[in-house]
Amino acid sequence: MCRPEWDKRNDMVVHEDMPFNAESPRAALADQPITPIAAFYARNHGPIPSLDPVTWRLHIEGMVERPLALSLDDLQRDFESSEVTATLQCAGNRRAGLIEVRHIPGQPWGAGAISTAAWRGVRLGDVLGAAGLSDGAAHIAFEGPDVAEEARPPQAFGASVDRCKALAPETLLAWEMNGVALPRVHGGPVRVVVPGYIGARSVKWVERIIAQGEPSDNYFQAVAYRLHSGADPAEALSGGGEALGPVALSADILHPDDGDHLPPGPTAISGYALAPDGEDIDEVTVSIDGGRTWMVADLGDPPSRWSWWPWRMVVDLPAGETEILARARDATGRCQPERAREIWNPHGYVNNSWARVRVTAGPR
Ligand SMILES: Nc1nc2c(c(=O)[nH]1)N[C@H]1C(S)=C(S)[C@@H](COP(=O)(O)O)O[C@H]1N2
Ligand SMILES: [Mo]
Repeated sequence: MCRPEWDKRNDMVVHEDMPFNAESPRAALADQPITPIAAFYARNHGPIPSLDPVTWRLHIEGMVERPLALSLDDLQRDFESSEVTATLQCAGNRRAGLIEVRHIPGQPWGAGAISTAAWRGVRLGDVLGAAGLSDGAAHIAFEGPDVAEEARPPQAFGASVDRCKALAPETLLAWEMNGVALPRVHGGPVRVVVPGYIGARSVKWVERIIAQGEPSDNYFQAVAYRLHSGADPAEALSGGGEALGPVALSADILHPDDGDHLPPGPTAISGYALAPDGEDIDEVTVSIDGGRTWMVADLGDPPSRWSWWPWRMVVDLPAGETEILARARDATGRCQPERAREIWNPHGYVNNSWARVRVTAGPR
């Protein structure tokens, strides 16, 4: 099916048309550090607004000395522009693997709710500086205009990050993606980009930024996008748990794809690894014998500190069915959990268990 309205590839896996939710096929993400916009996943909790970049205003409010209302022109003229290449990963990426363990309501995202782009805009910290951030403003909240019916009660999408991340130089108010004006589906005219954090904190179509003493009470900060150690779905709907911030250490195989048929023999395998909040990846290891033996993959340079790290290696694929496993370790010594069942949680977030792709080698 063609998606001309959002300029996406025909082979995107569309979970929902309204609101528009689509993930990238593995092949579209493989072997390129920057994801073309046509292949970049889209995650929306409400209808995609159509904002006029000329009349759009960004309000900076709350615990600031000088509340501001800025136009796109103001942002582009009065602040130094800055570009950061960053990977966005939805906290629901690979939820399908958690659903296999036990049912979870919500979209069954596979491996493709992750993509990388070059974002250009201004540093959020510079704009907060111009407004005169008060000492007590420990959290910076963001609000978009898109009303999510799934929220209780229905409300516009919002989120917050703590002061430290808001003021960090990588955190942007972006109006450009891969060198072109930020497309509407990705938050144009202006979105927040919080590199190294779950995608939900990068609020699209941002209209209000509020400096405050506490985290946002928006549904998507206070109830959803929280990690629960307990498995009780009722508890998960009433808040509790811990708000997700930095992405978890993860790795996946992007080539070959799950279910591929390949000739036996030497086979190139490639994928990515991603560490929390700009941490370095130390090593990626791959197994084709169920985890008995592991081979060290060739780790490439990430396009930036805030991006996924590409890795590749050649394995000798035996005839028949093989499960390829991959896992990463980061520079702080973190490792990934082996199985999805160890980390099942009622909202279905952060499936960072070892990557698993099943392929068949030999004649069909
Ligand atoms: N205003 C608004 N911002 C939003 C969302 C949303 O629904 N509304 N979805 C969030 C989530 S959950 C993710 S993962 C990212 C996805 O960004 P993308 O659609 O550009 O890939 O946007 C975030 N920002
Ligand atoms: Mo997300």
